[in-house]
Amino acid sequence: MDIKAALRAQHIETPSWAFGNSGTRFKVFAQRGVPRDPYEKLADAAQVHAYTGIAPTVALHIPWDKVDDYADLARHARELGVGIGAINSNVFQDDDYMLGSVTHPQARVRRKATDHLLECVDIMDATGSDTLKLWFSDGINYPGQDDLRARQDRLAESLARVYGRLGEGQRFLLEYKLFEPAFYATDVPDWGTAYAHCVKLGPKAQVVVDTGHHAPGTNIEFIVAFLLREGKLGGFDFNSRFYADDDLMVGAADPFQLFRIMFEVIRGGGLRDEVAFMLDQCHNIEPKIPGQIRSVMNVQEATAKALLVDREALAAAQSAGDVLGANAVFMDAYNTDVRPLLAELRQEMGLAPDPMAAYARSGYFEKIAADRVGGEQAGWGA
Ligand code: LRH
Ligand code: MN
Repeated sequence: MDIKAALRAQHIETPSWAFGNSGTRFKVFAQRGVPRDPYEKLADAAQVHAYTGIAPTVALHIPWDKVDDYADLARHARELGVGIGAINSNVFQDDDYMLGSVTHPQARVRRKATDHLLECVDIMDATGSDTLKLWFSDGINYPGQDDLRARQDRLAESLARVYGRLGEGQRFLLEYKLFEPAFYATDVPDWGTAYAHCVKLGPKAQVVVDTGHHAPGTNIEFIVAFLLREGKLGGFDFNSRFYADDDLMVGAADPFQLFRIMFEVIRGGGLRDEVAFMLDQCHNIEPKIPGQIRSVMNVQEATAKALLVDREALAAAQSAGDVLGANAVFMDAYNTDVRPLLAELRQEMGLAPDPMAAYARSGYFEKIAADRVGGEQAGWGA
């Protein structure tokens, strides 16, 4: 395996919303220089690609990134040297969706929700994106509040309507989440539910694994291995957490877990374009562009370490039942300092060896902090 070739071909997708203000229900802290519109978000995302060389696409979130001319936004992205990645729908911020969106008891509300999802497919057509990412906050807070099975019927019907609209080369990724904002039952709570719906729908429907959406103690790399084996792993929403859906920088809370996940990706043949490696994070208190650069580097480091696993030695130890031997092969790779290798690779790619230092030296932040005065800073609009 030509490790450098694999690393050079790596493709991490940044989320437009990571460049806007974000926070918790307690406080959303505003930061200087935050973008006021999707054009400025793309400019910031292009900085991440400029210094890492492996973040060439940006995911959009609708309506947070609503513009009059999506083709023009895609042109702007190209001028900046990036492309439009996954289109994220949003049926979780409208008063009509209090009791659900695609699973709501009333057909009128379900129609409104699926109409938005179809509008997102139109935006895929206009921007050249081939991926629609679907996350539903749908769920209930109290036992008896609604019929769990009927909600699954409604979900299946709504997903089928969207599936039917997908064009050639287009797909949707169904995201699951254990809880929040629903606190008793979520309609797509786990990988099994997402997988079952996607299998029923067909090859254009796959599962996205958000690393912050599992019960504590969940073996996420097992889910990754399983979905890859089934050809149903569509991608990742990378972030990390100590407790719940904290949306912290990927690899920050548990770099060993990220390494184990990337090992299963490589072992399962998933280090290829069909699997979308997206970041889904919120930089509530840290500077946003450096936060994204650090996150891309964390995925790159975990990938480099996972590529260094001596697969032959591992297979030999595994088949010999050499428990400690096999674990040692695995840990040797994890304990390898790959930073010199990555610094060398960046220089071979014509980049500065240390992206964080290079970005800090660029003066880009000082420029946007001075230029972006007035107007409304972007955020979740929640
Ligand atoms: C839900 C989620 C989903 C996005 C949102 C920004 O928690 O992970 O992927 O739409 O965050
Ligand atoms: Mn997510």
